[in-house]
Parts: sequence; structure tokens; C-alpha cells
Amino acid sequence: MTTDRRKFISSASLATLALTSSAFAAEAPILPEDQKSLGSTTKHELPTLPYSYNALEPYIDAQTMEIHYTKHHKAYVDGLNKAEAEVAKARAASDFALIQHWSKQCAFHGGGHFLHSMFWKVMAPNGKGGGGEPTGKLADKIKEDFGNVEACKKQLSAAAIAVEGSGWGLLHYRASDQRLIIGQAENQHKLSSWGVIPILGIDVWEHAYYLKYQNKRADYVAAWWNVVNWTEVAKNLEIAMK
Ligand code: MN3
Repeated sequence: MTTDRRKFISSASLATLALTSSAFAAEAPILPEDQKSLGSTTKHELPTLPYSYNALEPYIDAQTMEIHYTKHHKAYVDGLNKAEAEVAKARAASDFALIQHWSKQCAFHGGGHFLHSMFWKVMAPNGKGGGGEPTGKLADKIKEDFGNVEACKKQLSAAAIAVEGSGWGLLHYRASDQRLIIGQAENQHKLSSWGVIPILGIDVWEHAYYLKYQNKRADYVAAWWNVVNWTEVAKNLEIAMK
């Protein structure tokens, strides 16, 4: 990643996230060889969904999963590729008239791609990796920072339910003081703290639950804990702590 691109993406603190989390899909250069002088860029891809669309039933319905993954997440991937290509073009032409627009697009679609890539993996079918309680180091860390697991789940649920409009409830690891903290994101990127690495996110955009739960976001969030994949969250924490 070039310095320019890093500076650029840092507007949404995505550089840290992309480099430190396993959630991002593999990337490959998209600029032709003769354009290398423009700096590096990447092609983002929709990651493979680790289970079938109906695997999280009855908590999350198959139609919601299919639309969410094939339409919404796909749109973030396409939007991020488009925005980053436009930035590369602007750099080549030294024409930054639209840099604010494309910077926002990068933050929005980059946030969407990153968070959804994590979201699919921090869920699993109930009883087959999904639900239950965290164990091991993750459980110890949650108890250390929140008192007990139930308090952490309650705070994260409350944060998710209270997001104004579309967004996320997020559990982060903050390296500066080695703590787990809970936050929100509006849309895919606003309200994000600096220096934190998300290890668990609950998508509370209406597209994540409206077909089954309509306006009852709290019911969706309560049901969501039946499919949380604590093993994956523990992996994310381990990566974040390195
Ligand atoms: Mn979503």
C-alpha cells in the first residue's frame, strides 16, 4: 500500500482494520503494469459465505441472508472498487476536484465491505458453532473489562438497538490500553473511534432484519445472540492483540 493511499484511507481508520483483521478478502492489483507509477491499488472481492442462506434460521431468515449478501455486500465491494479506481485516476490526472466525494465513497463502501466480511464470520448456525457463551481467553477478557459476559451482551445489545437510523453495534479491542470497548457506527463508518479494531459487529441496518422482524429491532438483536460465533470473535481478538 502506498503512502498516498494509506493517508487517504486513514480518513476512516480503515487502513488499520484492513491490515490487522482477517476479515478482509484477498486483494490483487488492478492497475496494469504500465500504470504502476500511479501507485498501488487493489481489487476487493466478495468473500465466500461460510454457510448456506438458510443456515441461521429461524433467527435470520434465508431471504434476508441472500439479499444481504448478494445485493448489499456486493454493492459495497463494487462501490469500493469504483471509488478507489476513481481516486487512482484523479491522482494520475492530478485532478482532485472530486476528492471529497470519492473519499466519502471510500469510507462508506470500505466500511461496508470490512464490516460485512466480519459479520458473516462472527455468525454460525445455532448449536453448530453459533450461540452459547464465550470461553477461554475471550471470556476472561470480557469479564476483566465488563465485569461479566451478560453485562457485555446487555451493553452491546443496547448500543445496537439505540443506533440512530442505519448502523452497527460494535465490540472493539483498543490497543492503547488493551481494553475491550463497545461502540456504535452510523451507516458503515460514522462515530467510529480511532485506534480500535472491531472484533464483533451486529448489523442493525433495516436490510439485516426487516423482512422477519419489521420495526422490532430489539427482537432481532435478542435473537441474534443465538447465532453469535464466539470462536470467531476469539480469533479476531487474538489477531487484534498481536
Ligand atoms: Mn448490512
